[in-house]
Parts: sequence; structure tokens; C-alpha cells
Amino acid sequence: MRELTVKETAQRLLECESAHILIHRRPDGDCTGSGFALMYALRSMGRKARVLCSDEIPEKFHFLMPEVETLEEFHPEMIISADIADEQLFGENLTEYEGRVDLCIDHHISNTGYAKELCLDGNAAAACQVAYEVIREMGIPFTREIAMCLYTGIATDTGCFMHDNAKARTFEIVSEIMTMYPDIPYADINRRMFTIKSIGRLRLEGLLAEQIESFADGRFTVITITKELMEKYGIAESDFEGLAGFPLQVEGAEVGAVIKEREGGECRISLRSAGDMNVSLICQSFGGGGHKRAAGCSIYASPQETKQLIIDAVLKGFEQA
Ligand SMILES: [Mn+2]
Repeated sequence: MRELTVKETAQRLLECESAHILIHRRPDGDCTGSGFALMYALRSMGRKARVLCSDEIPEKFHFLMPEVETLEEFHPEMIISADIADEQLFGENLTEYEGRVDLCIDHHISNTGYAKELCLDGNAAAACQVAYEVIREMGIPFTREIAMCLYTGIATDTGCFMHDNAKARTFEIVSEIMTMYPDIPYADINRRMFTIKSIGRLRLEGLLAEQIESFADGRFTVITITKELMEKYGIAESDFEGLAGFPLQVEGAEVGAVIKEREGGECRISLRSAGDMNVSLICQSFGGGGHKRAAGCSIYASPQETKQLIIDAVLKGFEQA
């Protein structure tokens, strides 16, 4: 693997005649935005480019995609990946690309270096931020659709500019995009990405709110979802997407846990920390892992027993801090 500068990456793309652009499984706004922005950039120069994803792209991101796909199948000269830290994230339908990626554009410091060449900025809030620098460096017209893709990826990966990955450069880029295209409905995009939910999802959040239990004077909040509850309300595993941080919305909560009962006596635990506690250490002690502020593990026990084990571990963590 060779690390490329933004300038070298721009040069690669300027020379690229045709490309398949891979984005990660269970696509989010950042991989969708960066993938399609790179596709539009290549197509604007008359090159062939197509975005490939193992899973279907959720409807809320469809406005970033071409309305109709007119491009026929082609054999790509280059395989590019966007926002993919690890080949394991290609997903089951793109495994044929393992070991074949020529250029990866990414912002995860955990990137495994699977591509032949890598353009990585670990300080960038989003892959879209890296893609912005590359496309600007290419010197090609910065189209409205590119602008919309990159804005959406930056907005989603920063939690609508709320997370601490939103830095001065992030806001500069957004400012440049807004100056170029003041008419893009930015606030409407934010609303669609962050506020609008299906009625089912909203009801699920209501149900979750009812299940919240507090411990350690409210510093630890827990939501336990049993199979029985999921069946009763017709909730699917996929409905929980992005809800791990839900218990942390409670005022005063420093650590939050969502415990979900699964088949086969398994309970899946998502732990989130808003403070100093390193929840990946707790999850590691149960055979799981993750990051300091976001981690997960599985425990093979009843939901009640699982909850008690997690409570004990977190309270011990508070005592030791
Ligand atoms: Mn990303």
C-alpha cells in the first residue's frame, strides 16, 4: 500500500478512464455522498463510472443518485473505494473485489491499507471532506450534484455538525459549498436526515423511552428490549439502527446501554459513553470491543442476568474513576 497526497489522488482520477466505485455495506450518507460525488466528477469528464454497494441504498439518500441510470455495463480500468476502512465492510455481494482495490479515499484512522493506493485524512470529519479536497484539486467544474452529495455526507457524519469531528476545515468546506450553491435546500436536507422518521420508528422511540431505567444517581441509563416486547410491537432488529445513543439523551446520563435479547439465549449490548468512561474496556471484559465512547458485546444469559452483569461492570467503572 502506498499513501497518496490529495494532489496525487486528483491526478489519478484525472487519468482514470473508467471506474467502479465501491461503498460500504449498510450504506450511510457519507459513503453514498462520497461515492456518488466521485462518480459525478468522473462522468463530468466523459469517463465511465458506477457506484456499487452490497446492500440497497436507503430511500432517504436516493436524491443523491441519478434519476435514471443510462450507463451500460463496462469493464472498469480502476476499482475505487470510498469511506471503507476494511475489506470486511464490502458486504457479501462485493467480495469479488477483495484484494482488487486500486485507490481508497477514506477518513478512518483504522483503515487497514487493503488498497494499492490510499488517500487518507484521519482528521477529516467525513470521507466527503476528503473527496471535496480531491475534487477541488482536480480543477473540474464543481457541479450542484457534487455539492449536494458532499454536503450530505459531511452533515450526516458529523451528526448535523454536533460531533467533535466537525472542525474549522469542515465548516470552511461547508461555507465554500454554500457560497457556490446558495440555493441548495441545506436546512431541508438536515431535516430529512435527522428529524424526519417513519411513524414506526417514532413509536419505537416512545417505547424505548418507557423502558429507560436509571442507576448510579442517573449517571447510567439502561434500556432492555426482550424478544417478547419485540414480537408484541412487531419490531425488527433493523429498526434499532442508530438508536444505541438513545439512553444518553437523558439529562445527567454519562453511560448508556441498550440490551437486546436475540435468538439462542444471546443478549446483544450496545454501550455508549458521553463522559470519561472507556466503555470498550467493559465490552472487552465480555469478549466484545469497540471505541472508547462506543462499544458492544454479547452475553449469553437472560435479559435480567445480562442487565445485572452490565450494571455491576459500569458501577465498578464509576468507582474506579
Ligand atoms: Mn464516513
